[in-house]
Amino acid sequence: SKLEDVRSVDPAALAMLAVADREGYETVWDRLKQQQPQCRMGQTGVCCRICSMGPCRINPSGKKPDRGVCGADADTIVARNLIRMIAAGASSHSDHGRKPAILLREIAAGHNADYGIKDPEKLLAVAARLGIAVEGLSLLEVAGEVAEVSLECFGKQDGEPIRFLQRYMPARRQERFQRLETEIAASTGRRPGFLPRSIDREPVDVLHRTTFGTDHDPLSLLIQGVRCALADGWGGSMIATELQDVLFGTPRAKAAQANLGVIDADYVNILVHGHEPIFSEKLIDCSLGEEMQAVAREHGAKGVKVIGMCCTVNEVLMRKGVAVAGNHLHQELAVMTGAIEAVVVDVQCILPSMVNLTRCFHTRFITTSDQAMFPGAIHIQYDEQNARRVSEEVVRTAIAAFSDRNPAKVSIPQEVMEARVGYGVEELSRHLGGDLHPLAVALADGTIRGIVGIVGCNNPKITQDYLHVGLARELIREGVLVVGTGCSAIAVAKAGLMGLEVADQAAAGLRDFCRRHNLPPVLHMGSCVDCSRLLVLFSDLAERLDLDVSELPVVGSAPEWTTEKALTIGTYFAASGVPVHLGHMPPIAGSSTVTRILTEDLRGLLGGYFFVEGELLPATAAILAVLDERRARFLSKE
Ligand code: NFS
Repeated sequence: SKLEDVRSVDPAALAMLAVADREGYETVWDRLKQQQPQCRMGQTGVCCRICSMGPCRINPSGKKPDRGVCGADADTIVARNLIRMIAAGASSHSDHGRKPAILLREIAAGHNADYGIKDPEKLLAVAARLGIAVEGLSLLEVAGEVAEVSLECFGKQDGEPIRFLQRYMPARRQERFQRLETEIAASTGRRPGFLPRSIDREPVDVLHRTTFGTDHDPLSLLIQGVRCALADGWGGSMIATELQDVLFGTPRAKAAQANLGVIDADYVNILVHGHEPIFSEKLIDCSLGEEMQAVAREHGAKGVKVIGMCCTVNEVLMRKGVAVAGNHLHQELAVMTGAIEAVVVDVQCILPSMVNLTRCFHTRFITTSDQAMFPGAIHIQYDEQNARRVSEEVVRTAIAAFSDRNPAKVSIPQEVMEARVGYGVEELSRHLGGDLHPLAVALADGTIRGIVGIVGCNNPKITQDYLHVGLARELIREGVLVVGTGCSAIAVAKAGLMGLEVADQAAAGLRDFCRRHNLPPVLHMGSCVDCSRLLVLFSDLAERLDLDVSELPVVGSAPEWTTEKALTIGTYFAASGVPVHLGHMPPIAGSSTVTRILTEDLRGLLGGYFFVEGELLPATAAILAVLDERRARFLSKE
């Protein structure tokens, strides 16, 4: 079947899948097959489990039943389900952002000496942006102020938009939301709110209004979904990115390696996986310290090596150049190499199948967060107050596993690619001579046709990396600068499309621009919370060109999206004025109203909107059409 033959475009993945097939290791692709046919009600979003008069489902063909027991129709059910997904995604990113904020407060108060402020320059930049008067304050006092403003964004009750959004989102964008609120109020008599009041409040509002018998108007529900997504992009994720830069350093350009070939059979291999850098930063320092290296040598290894997956590795790749073993669909495959001593996870995107799979090997599966427990795992609770002790315990556990490794089971694919990574907005600006002006000029004069942020996950329903890599390759050929985050950026790095020499494959204008500024044409911008860097990038460029983001030739794409978080990112992009391409449909097709609002009406309301295209060349063409249309419009304005 199609699913079997085209599981991945990555030769390393195909090599490991051959091992899986031969040895009978079950993978995510096998389980997808077992789930066929998947429920059509679920796929189209018309299944409701909100109260116990149900579960209900609407007949998608338009026949009876066309309402749930309570009377809710497809529009209500689809909108409710969708914004609950958005709320879950926003909650994951924002709960992540809370942790560096609390840690910064602890450091400022002198309560944590294990961590510090690695990047005082960024701290001052964030403080300035937030409008904090720093004169006469010590660095720690500034840190305390920044932490307070951040934490206030989570929990305040005054109903005003959160400070991060007020200070980071361009003024004309904020005015557009306010205008829209007034217009809707005038025409309908109700007062919708687009701008988030607090990061913690908006997901609660979503859960409240979607509970039994509350909000049933699809537009009202979707507006709250937008508000919740904005609380993520301009709140939780923005805080995560900015404060992690303060704590661990703003990324600088560096060389790194990607794909399963980074696993070195001579070493104790620790695979970090998940999303949050607070623990992995410490774990890496501890692993690479002389003491642990010596212990590893005593156990017969050449030393300890830390590699990683998914967004945890994106964080430490950007800041420390830690090697990437792969993206989301590589996690099971990495274990099957038989050469991973420990998989050390924090939160999110970790397959529960990993527990059973690691049992087929000597691999220790170690959980570290009480928010992400897996029955059967070794749990070593991480806490910021005991960073060193916990790190050492984890590394020692991994080293102890080395002698249990079965050499007969070791098979590591050769594939490893060199990549240039570490391009946050600050580093990009540095390459451009201090600020983004040259990029704005290149966009305006057509040297660069547009900017596309390719982001998000892998999904076994789509050949792994096919769209990520294909889109990146096609788009640079067409003169489009690509910026990537998350598992998409890893896909592109694995495919060897993140080197400086890749500029040779780009259209002439983009190629010359990249050469002049010593940049690859596909820029790694970090983890998924770092999609906030794309908001900063687009906002800065729009302001330089005296445009709204909705007029800028930019597109976001999550071609292989999987998680709720990806939908939240798509929603805050769209709401921020960025058209969003998805490679497959979110569960909204059961409501023509919801589908119309998200793919058409939203465009008039906010400038951004969704479009869906699963084939590579039509998707490329659709993205280019959006860029060209926007370019034509803003050129005619001049
Ligand atoms: Ni993003 Fe990162 Fe990957 Fe998707 Fe998961 S790791 S937060 S959600 S699967 S890109």
